[in-house]
Amino acid sequence: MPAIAEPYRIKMVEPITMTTREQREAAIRAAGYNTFLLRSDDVYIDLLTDSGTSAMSDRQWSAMMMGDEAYAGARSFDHLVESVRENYGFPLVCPTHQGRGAEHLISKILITPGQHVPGNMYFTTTRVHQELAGGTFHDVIIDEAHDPSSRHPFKGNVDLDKFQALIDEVGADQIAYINVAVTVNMAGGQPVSMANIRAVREICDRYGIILWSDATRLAENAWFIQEREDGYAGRPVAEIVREMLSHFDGITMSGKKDCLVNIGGFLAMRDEAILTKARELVVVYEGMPTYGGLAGRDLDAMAVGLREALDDDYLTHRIGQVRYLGERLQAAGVPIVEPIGGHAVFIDAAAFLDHLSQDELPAQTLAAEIFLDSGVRSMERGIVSAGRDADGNNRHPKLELVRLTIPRRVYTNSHMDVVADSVIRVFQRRREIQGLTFVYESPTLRFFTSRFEPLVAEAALEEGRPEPALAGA
Ligand code: P61
Repeated sequence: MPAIAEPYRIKMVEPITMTTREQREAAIRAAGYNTFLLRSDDVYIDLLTDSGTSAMSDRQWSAMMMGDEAYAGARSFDHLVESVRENYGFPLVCPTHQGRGAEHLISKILITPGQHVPGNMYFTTTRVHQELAGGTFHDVIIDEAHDPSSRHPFKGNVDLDKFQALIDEVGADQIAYINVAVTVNMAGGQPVSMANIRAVREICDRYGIILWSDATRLAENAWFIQEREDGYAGRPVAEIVREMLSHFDGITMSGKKDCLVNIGGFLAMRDEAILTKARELVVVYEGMPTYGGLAGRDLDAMAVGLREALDDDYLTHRIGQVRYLGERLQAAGVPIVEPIGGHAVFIDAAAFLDHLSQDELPAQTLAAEIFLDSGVRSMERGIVSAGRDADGNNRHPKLELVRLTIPRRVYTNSHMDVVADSVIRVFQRRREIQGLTFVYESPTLRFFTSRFEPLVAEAALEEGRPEPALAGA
């Protein structure tokens, strides 16, 4: 395989901080062992998220200078609408401040309290907005998605039998819509095939069910279709994206991922009636329908970024970089979710720390340990992220993962080497690592702001012994 270099060169640099082990110990303690609560200045390589962390291009920055900051009717809005029409094929657009703003609006518009919303695995903010609107989420993803070692090429696919069974159980009129995410974040950035999208469309047509997409990482999904699905080799990603989206009634978009911007999102659709409702709500929650909580310059940056993200060379490098990191970890025997996904490498924390029970929070623990080792920041995606069910019981998801998320156009493969070396070091001393427990649990989306402490320290304090050094310190 020939080496794939960055299809861009670096015009501006941002210095990052290198820290000592002592500084990192102080930082993670102050953050309550929650990587979301670390200060960015204490982080060396930040793989918390690919959301809003992209480097923008010179073209995007130029477009920002041309932003129209009029309160109403700004031409920046027209630029976004033109770009969405041209690249995604949807005629109608309602901007929002970010993806969850769009999720909030669409959940309120399409869900009547008591209705059901199937989807291909939950996403935290998506499900919360569906529940706040009175809906009940149902996971209809294929079983392979819940198995970190399954090498199914389209692990994001909807299980058509599960979808049909839900229709039979509750009745099509009680299904508000089906939400198909491309790619599936919580499953490991796994794609959905074109054949699966078509098959879901057929069921929706048969029963008159609205087919929506969380299109947040649609370019990466299309790249996987190009790589893996019969009939798509050699077809440009931009074309595949248009075909994918032609099957959906509308999308929610977090522009912070595949529109290559630091902030922004939108709803796009074909139905005027949905747009009218979105405009009624957007003025209450976000801003005028032509800016949706964003500055004019943000709309312009998004209009340019969504086109750039469909470039085949950019995507080949981007997903190649994620793969580079994943393959280095695999070579060292570190258990990761396979196949390696589009935006991140997901470590199987349950297998990595198989001496810990899920209630000892293996993924939260591992994320803290990786930070302690090298200053690399990652994210828990397991029991803490899954939260509690309606009865207040902890959900126990099958996947207990740590996400090493690669920002777009930001780091080089040398950074990936530093990350891989660090994870491998932690893997080699994994048996010394003890779990964590909650000291403060926030009620909603608890992973963002909860605080933790090491179980060892807690046990020692209970026994009246002095607190021992942190595992591995
Ligand atoms: C992320 F820890 N993702 O992956 P907004 N749909 C999908 C997303 O990935 C997504 C949103 C909708 C983030 C940020 C984040 O539990 C968390 O623009 C598939 O972030 O509002 C966001 O888009 C929402 C991190 C969100 C989290 C929720 O890092």
